[in-house]
Amino acid sequence: MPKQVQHDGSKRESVRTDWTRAEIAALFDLPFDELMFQAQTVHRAHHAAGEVQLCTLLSIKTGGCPEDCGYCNQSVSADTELKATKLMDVRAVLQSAAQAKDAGSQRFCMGAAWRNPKERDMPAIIEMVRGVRQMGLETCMTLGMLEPHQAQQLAEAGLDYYNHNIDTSPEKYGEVITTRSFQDRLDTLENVREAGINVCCGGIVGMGETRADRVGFVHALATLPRHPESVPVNALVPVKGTVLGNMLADTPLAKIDDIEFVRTVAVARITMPLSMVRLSAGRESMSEATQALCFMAGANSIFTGDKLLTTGNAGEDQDAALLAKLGLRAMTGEEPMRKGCASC
Ligand code: SAM
Ligand code: DTB
Ligand code: SF4
Repeated sequence: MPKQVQHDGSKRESVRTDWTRAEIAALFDLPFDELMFQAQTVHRAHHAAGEVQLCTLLSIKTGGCPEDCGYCNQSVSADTELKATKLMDVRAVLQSAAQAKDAGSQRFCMGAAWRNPKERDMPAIIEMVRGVRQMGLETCMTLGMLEPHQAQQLAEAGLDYYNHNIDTSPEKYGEVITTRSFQDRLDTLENVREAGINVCCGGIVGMGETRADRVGFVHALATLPRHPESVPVNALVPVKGTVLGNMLADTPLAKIDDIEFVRTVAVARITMPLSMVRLSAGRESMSEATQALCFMAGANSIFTGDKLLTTGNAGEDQDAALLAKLGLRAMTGEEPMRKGCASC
């Protein structure tokens, strides 16, 4: 089975970015077996069947964030015990990256709880990108909003991916975050694209949003001028002391239905056929059966290791056991979607 050929200009031209909300809603409405069949068919046309990409996360600067994202325990608005830290030392970051590589990870994602990086932080950030890349790992960073010149600096350092999520539908967004707008997110994504860095952009399911919001969320991603190369689909990790964590504790029925989560993954797969769809936060509280359905629905990437940024994750041993049980293989070698390709 050929691998995804994202640097094939002709294939990219055949990818639709003109999806309507009605079409996306109709996909969500399909009988589950039909939806899964379509998602698996699209998946196999563009990706190697049975391969899952392993990514590792590291929080390089934790807590004390001035943004008010209602799901996040790193916000100063959250009433949590999380201890804020300074930016990590470059050497310690490189040590963590080396461990991730030894554990079989392909991509190392570094996250900072910032509204945006300050100029004084850039030299250390650049050293981290260079060092991690030298180890043969793909690099990803998520540092908040970026100005065009900062995106350019990161591109010059060799950053492969930048993660910046739209999080939810444009309509729901203002209920979750008030300190920056949906348009601010799109502006940073454009700056990242302009600099030639691959885009990692997705969001969270299970924040009390409606089906129409999930339609709007996928629609916003699938109608970007170019689809994100990676689409993380997070299930809300409800952390006590955050607005949404508290809400879920008070109304447990608000928890997203597993089948609806799988549907969201499948619709993302069908509408963004070339993208890597990442089953992201929230796996720890998902059954193996739900995760298996997500893989069948076209998810082909996970965060591995026992920690996400600040919350728990399944752990490498558990992941290896699950992949073995399902007969899935960890992706090895270079993912073909790298920047610097003349035709894309
Ligand atoms: N500060 C940066 C930013 O917001 O872009 C980067 C880090 S932020 C933690 C990255 C993403 O993680 C968020 O956009 C959100 O989608 C996801 N996330 C954060 N907290 C989460 C939670 N409790 N449950 C699920 N996803 C979460
Ligand atoms: C993404 O969409 N999910 C990751 C990554 N991008 C940076 C982060 C998940 C964070 C979950 C909560 C935590 O561990 O702090
Ligand atoms: Fe800050 Fe990012 Fe958390 Fe929002 S999601 S509060 S921007 S760390």
